[in-house]
Amino acid sequence: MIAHREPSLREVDPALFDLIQHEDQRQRDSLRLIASENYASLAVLAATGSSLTNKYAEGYPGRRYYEGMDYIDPVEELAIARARQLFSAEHANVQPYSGSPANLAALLALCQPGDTIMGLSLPAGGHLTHGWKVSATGIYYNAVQYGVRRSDHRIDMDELRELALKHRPRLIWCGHSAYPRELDFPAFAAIAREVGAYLAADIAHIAGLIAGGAHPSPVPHADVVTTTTHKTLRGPRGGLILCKESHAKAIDKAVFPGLQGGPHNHSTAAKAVAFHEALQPSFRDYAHAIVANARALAAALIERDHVLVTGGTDNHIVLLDLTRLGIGGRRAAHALNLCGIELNANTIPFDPRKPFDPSGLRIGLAAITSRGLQPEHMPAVARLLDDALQVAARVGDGEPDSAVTSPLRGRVRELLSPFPAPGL
Ligand code: DSN
Repeated sequence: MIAHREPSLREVDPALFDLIQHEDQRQRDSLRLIASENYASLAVLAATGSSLTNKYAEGYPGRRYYEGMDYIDPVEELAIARARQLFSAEHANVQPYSGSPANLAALLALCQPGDTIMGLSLPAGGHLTHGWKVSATGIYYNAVQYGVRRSDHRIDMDELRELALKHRPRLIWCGHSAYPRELDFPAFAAIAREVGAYLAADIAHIAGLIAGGAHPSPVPHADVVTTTTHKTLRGPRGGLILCKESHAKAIDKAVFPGLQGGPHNHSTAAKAVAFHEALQPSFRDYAHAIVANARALAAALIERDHVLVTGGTDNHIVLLDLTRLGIGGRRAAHALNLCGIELNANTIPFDPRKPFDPSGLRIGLAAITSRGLQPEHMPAVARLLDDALQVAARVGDGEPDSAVTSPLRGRVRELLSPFPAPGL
């Protein structure tokens, strides 16, 4: 009998294989500063690319609509147990496909269509799914948005309380995708309690910091906590919901059958691996190193006369205000990318420019901290950012010449070369 050898991806689809190889190299060579991204470990990637992708498993462990759950149930049980341990949560649902479905599931579980909900507005650093008007959460719910103070760009808890007393929301979101400061979860909970609202915390950006003890946890204070698993938490693309036992049934029902079909078991497995990694003592060091790096970069940028939203950071995000440089965020982000520095344009509070071309750049430290860069390297990162921004300012609406961008790309590669990219 001739043994059958199954062809590899390279043999089956060389064009696609080639694209992935190029992306791997791009991720090795770029200074990756997108605040929602990271490098998943080889172990997480291995689980993601496993046979578990072949299996349907609608339902929950022990209550499925399909046969063949011998190993799928223990995988999901392991992910649930580890998520609960990691965040000291009463209940965990590990099936959400990502953060947006997790947030919609929380609303489906706790609210009726048309109910009033409150969230931090997108231009102030909130997320689309906290009731922004084009999101399903702003279409199917009566969303009231709170903001930040003009004076210091910090969340205005007085405004939030006044709005909550006036609108009597059913649910209040706390959480953000571009806010560089610590969230005062007990204060949010006190307002929610005062007006009889549920408190939902979206910790997508800061989940890794919370898991590693570098940011306070909302779990004791919030009814429901949602997150993605791939940002500071460094897992696979996916979502997670934690909640009090009293909401467990409603949350599970909202995820399936309310919103989703079969869970992505390969992602569930990879989440379990990521939670295991985050339970190790080294992850605490990692979480604290992210914040130390963000603070060091903020200080180095301020030393170079840059303006930062709120004047600094408590988490993994540094929000750079480009107003004084006279460059739009999109042009700046594009020019920086050509220089090997990957980040995204972002609105700043009270942004005079349009959201598609806002006045800010969002910088995140999770990915380069995963590579092992430390606070002592942040002055070099600030210098690179500064030099690349000068390139952007010089070319204005034009395209920077490769004679100018290539040396910067070389400097980025040189800075990163002692720090291998995990997973690649
Ligand atoms: N798109 C993510 C981010 O970049 O923050 C949030 O969903």
